[in-house]
Amino acid sequence: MPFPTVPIDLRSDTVTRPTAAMRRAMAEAEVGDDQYGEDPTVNRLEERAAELMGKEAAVFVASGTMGNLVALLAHCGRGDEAILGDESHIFWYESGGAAALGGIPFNLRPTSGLGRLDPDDVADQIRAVRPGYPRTGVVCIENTHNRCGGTVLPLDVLRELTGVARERGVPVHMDGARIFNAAAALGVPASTIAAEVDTVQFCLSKGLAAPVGSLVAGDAPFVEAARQGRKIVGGAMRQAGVIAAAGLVALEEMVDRLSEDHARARRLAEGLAEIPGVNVDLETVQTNIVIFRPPAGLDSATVIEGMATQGIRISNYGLRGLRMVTHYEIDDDAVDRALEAAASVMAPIHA
Ligand code: TLP
Repeated sequence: MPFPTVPIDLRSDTVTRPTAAMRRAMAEAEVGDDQYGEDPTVNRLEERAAELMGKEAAVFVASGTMGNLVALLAHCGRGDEAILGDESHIFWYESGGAAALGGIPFNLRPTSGLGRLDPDDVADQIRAVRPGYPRTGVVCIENTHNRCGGTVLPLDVLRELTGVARERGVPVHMDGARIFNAAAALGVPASTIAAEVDTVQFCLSKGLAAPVGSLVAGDAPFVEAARQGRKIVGGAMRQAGVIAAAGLVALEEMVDRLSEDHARARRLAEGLAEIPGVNVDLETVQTNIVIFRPPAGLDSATVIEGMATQGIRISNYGLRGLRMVTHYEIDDDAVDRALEAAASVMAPIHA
C-alpha cells in the first residue's frame, strides 16, 4: 500500500524496531548453549525477570503465546479445565493451542467492559471433585486487558478474584503481556501485581520494544514444568543470548517511559471523542490502547483504508471496532497527524 510519508504505525505496540542500544547489546552478547543452561545472557535475563516479578524463577520463551501455552501445560493435565474470559487473548488469538496440544478444555466466562471476571461466577465454576467433572486446573486473567482496551485490574479487584481461586486451591495464571503498562498505570512495581497470582507471563516485544521474547515466572517446580513444556513445543533454544540481550535492555531502559505512551493514548482518545459520531469509551483508556467505533454508516474497512492513504496504520478489532496502540515510535507529532487523518476520514458528510 503506498504511503505519502513514513507510515505512522498504530496497529500495535509489537511493531516497534529494536533500539540502537538493543542492537549493540545483541551484537556484543555473551552466549552459550542454553539447553545446557550455559547461556549467561539468558540466565541473567531469567534471573532479572524472576526478581522483577518477585517469583522464585522464570523461563525465557519465544513469544507471549508460547508463554501462556507452556504455563497452561504446566498447570493442567489432559482433560483438566482452564477457566478464562471470553474476551481473553488466550481464547481469541492463540490458535486454541492449549486445547490442541494439551487437551485442555476452556471454560469461557463473561468479561466485563473493563476486562474483569466476576469472582462469584468464577467461584461457581470451579469444579467440585466428582467423577464426570473435569478438574479445574487453572484460572487465567489478563492484565492489561487487550480486547477491553488496555484496561488495568485494580489491586483490590485482582485480590478478590485470586482470593476465590486460592480458597479452592486453584492456581491463577496472569497473561501479563503488558504487566509493566499495568504497573505504570497503578504506580506500583510489577512485583506488587504479580504477588497476587501464582504464575505470570510477560512480553518484552510489546511496549518494551525488544524484537523477540517473553518470560514465564512462578515457583521453581512450576518453572521446571514450563521449561519441559517449552521443549515439547520446540521452543528450547541454543545461543539465545543474542535475543535475551535485547530483553535485558528492554527491562533496563524501556519500562520507565511507558507512562508517556499512556498520556499519548489518552490524547488520541480524547481527540477521537471530539469527532462527531465516533464512539470511544474513555473509561477504558487506561494505558496505551484505544479502541473506538466509527460513526454509524461508516464501516471499519473504509476508515482503515482512508487512514492508510494518509500514512496512518490502525487495526481492525472486529465487533469491538478499531484499535490504535501507542509505543515508543509514536511521538506527539504522530498523535497530531493521526487525529487530523481521523477527523478527515470520519468527518460528517454535509449534504
Ligand atoms: N497481542 C497482539 C495480537 O496478537 C493481537 C497485539 O497486537 O496486541 N497476550 C496478550 C494480552 C497480547 O496482547 C498478546 C499479543 C499476546 C498475549 C501474545 O503475544 P505474542 O504475539 O508474542 O505471541
